This record gives sequence, structure tokens and C-alpha cells, in this order.
Amino acid sequence: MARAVKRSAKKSKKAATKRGAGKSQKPIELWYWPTPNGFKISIMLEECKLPYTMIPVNIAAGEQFRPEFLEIAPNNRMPAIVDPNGPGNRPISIFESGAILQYLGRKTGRFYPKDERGRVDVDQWLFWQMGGLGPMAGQLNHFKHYARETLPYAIRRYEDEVNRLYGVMNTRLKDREFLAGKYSIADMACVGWANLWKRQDQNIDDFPHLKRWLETVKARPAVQRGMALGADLRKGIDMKDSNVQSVLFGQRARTA
Ligand SMILES: N[C@@H](CCC(=O)N[C@@H](CS)C(=O)NCC(=O)O)C(=O)O
Repeated sequence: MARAVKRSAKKSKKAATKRGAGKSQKPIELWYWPTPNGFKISIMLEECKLPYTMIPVNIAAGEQFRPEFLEIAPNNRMPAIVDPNGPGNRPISIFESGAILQYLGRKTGRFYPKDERGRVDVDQWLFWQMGGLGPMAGQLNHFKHYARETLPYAIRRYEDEVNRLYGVMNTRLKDREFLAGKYSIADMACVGWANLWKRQDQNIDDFPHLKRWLETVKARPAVQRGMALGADLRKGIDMKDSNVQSVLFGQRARTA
């Protein structure tokens, strides 16, 4: 696993102390690769000014299969975190970006309402991203940009679905600034995916409310820092390279 990169620790320690979190808060380990799923967590850590150390997981080189990563992320997908100051002040590890966002929201009391109605509103849109926008845009990306065979039916199927989902998002954003009213972890979950509209062959001008939302979210300095995290790591990686493709595609069960 590549060298860990410390981020924000100095500035954030102060902020954490200010919020009453105590001086003993150790940096959260963020196991990460710069993709829209990774950005969700780098954005949230930046928004909350939590101290963290980024540990790159080079998924193009197969680092997601290393035993030390599988121990915290048995699904061999990043992102994952280890919070040394988890519940009971004991370490906790978490995989699945939605679960991590909710955990960090509960831990900090930020971007995730405490009242039930507010929380349900955020959860709906968070799960909508986890089960809809993320997987559909992910499949579209696969068939449109990475697949060795061109399969027009598959491309059309996911392009249509992403288009439909953007329509849903656009309607939702017609009369509210953010997906759940106030800026929340649901917006953080979606921004990295919606930001790829060009690559998805979507026309953002068909979705004016979505366009306004995207510009607003992307203007936040923490979002910019989160989405810039580790950008250099991807340089020189060719997703069409047969070694990379043999790591990432055609994965089947690995039984012990
Ligand atoms: N549902 C997971 C999806 C995470 C995911 O798909 N991560 C990809 C990168 S965006 C990954 O780690 N891929 C490694 C692989 O395919 O082996 C989450 O939201 O955390």
C-alpha cells in the first residue's frame, strides 16, 4: 500500500477541540482512491475539518485485494475509514460510502439532521444515490468508456437511466436549494457523479435546477479540496490497459 498522506491535521485539531471533541482525537484513516465514491468521504472530512490521513488504495494495481484492506473492507471496494476514536473511544472501521457518511454525520452532528423528519429526508436521497445514480452512472461509464466490446444496447440502457435520474434530481431541486433542503451528506454523495455529465453524454442545460445545484455545491472550498485529493495518483493509469482491466473487470468470488 502506498505511503499515507496526512491532511488537515493541524488546522483541524483546533477545530475538533473547539467543538469539544477533546485533544486526544487521532486522525481518521481514509483508505481512498480518487473516484466519485472516494470523493464523498474526502468532501465530508474536509467539510467537517476532521483530521485525517489518506492511505491510497490503488485499485488499478489490485491493492483492494490486500489482506490489510480486506480486513476493514471485505467487499474489496474503497472508500473505507478507520476512526481510532470510535464509539467508546475505541477504534472502529467502516466500509460502504453511505454508511461512512452517516457515521461521520452522527459523530460530528454536521450535515445530517438529528430530527427524524430531517434525517429521513437526507437518507432517502443518500440511498437514492447509493442504489441508483452511483451504480447506473458506474455501469454507463463501464460500457461507454472501458468495455472492450461496444454494446450499444448496454450503453443506451444506462445512458437513459442516468438521464431519467437527472430528471428526478432536477425536479427535486426546482423548489429547494439542496436535495434535502439544507446542504447535507446526500449532496456530497451525488456531486462527484453529476460532475461527470459530459462524459455521460448528458446535456446539463436540459436540467437547469440540477445545473444550478452542481455549480453551488462545486463552489464550496471543501468540495473543491475533497475532489482534488489525490488527483495526481491517477496520472498515467490507462483504464484500457489489459493489466488494469484484468484486475478490475471479470472479478468472481474468491473463496477461502
Ligand atoms: N457501494 C460502494 C461502491 C464503492 C466502489 O465501487 N468503489 C470502487 C471505485 S469507485 C472500487 O473500489 N473498485 C475496486 C474494484 O472494482 O475492485 C461504496 O459506495 O462504498
